[in-house]
Amino acid sequence: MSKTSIASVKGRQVWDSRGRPTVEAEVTLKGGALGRAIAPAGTSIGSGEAVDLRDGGTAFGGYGVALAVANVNGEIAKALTGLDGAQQETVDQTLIDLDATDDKSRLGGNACIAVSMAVAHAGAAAHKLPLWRHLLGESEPVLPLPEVQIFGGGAHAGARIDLQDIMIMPVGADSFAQAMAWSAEVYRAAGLNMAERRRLTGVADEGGYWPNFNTNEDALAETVRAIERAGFRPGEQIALSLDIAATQLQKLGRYWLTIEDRCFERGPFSELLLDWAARFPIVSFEDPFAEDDTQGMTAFTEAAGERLQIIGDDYLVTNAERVRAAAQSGACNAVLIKPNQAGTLSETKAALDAGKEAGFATIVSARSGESEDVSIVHLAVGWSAGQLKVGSFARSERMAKWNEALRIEEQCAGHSRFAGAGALAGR
Ligand code: 2PG
Ligand code: MG
Repeated sequence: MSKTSIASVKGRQVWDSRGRPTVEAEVTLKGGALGRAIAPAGTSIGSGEAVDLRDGGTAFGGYGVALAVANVNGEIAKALTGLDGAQQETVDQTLIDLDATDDKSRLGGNACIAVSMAVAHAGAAAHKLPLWRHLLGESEPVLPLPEVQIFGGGAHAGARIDLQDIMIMPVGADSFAQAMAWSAEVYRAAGLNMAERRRLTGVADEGGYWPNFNTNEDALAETVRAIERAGFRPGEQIALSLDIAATQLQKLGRYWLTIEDRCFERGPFSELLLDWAARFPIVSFEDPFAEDDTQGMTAFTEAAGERLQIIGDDYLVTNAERVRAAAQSGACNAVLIKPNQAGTLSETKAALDAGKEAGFATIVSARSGESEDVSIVHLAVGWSAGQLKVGSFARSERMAKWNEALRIEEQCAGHSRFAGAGALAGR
């Protein structure tokens, strides 16, 4: 047995940022290297995602992960022990074959992704390298352009507004550190504006302010006001980015803005979004149409893909096949990359590679349910994704990730590049 062969795999139940149970995996290699990772969890979940195994019943609202943890400590540990932990693809294929379903529902997507990421960390530790460097090799590190949520909404804020993520992108920043400093100023300004108007009522799931507005457009206007109050030029220095999460808005083939009591056919909904893009400095739309609305996605990308980034999240579910199909049909020009949608890191990387091959922009993303785990930051740099979405500028499960990227930029000591606006599709 070599030093990198897997000596043990251990699972345990820990808690995520919503106070729900989740799976942590620890992988130890023969030479002593240890890797650890925690599975995240979504709320606005695409139907094509890997499925988390939950215990059901009454305890923890049915969100228990005892079965998934037992799978890690039982079947998975047995199958992986003795494999070479430096061979990520072999390990991941073993997980895929062992699960033997299309959606990881037998072993649990949560069990699989925690183990897969822990193996990657162990492999990096065996080489005494940070994961990002282990994945990147000798190439120049590129720090990602961040998407930072200012207001949460949709499924992350009790549908208080319809739009799910109202985010800023510091497109004019020169470095990741500067992008963070600018984001901090805008986040603070947004809070002051809300407080002054007696609208401040706490934060949503990802740390963005709770959206205390009468219309969706108010949230856009309020974000621009925050950018201005912080002293930045909207659009030029700091732009807007929206996750419409339109699958959540679709009922009976129409798109509903429930707080405004308005509903739209596909065409008028597209016109509404384009009108917002004309009146607000928006550079990126995620899931502007529902996961099954290829016609909507394709028509929107045809109309605006030359000037706007159009991201598939629920529409692509980090699936290489779907990314290739979207490239064929022209349904988007960017792909969101969430490891737990795929269930293993190798499948995640395949989706990212398919995106790059298609000329898509790639955005590594957290979930609305997160933890102190910072693996996705290492993936974003290690795979040169160009963009990173982790939520807002509050709550430590978010700040842990931004802070990790700051450390990576510092470790590179001037030998890295900031992706900046060049990372966006549609430019
Ligand atoms: C999304 C994510 C993050 P969730 O839709 O992009 O904002 O949400 O993890 O709930 O799917
Ligand atoms: Mg999304």
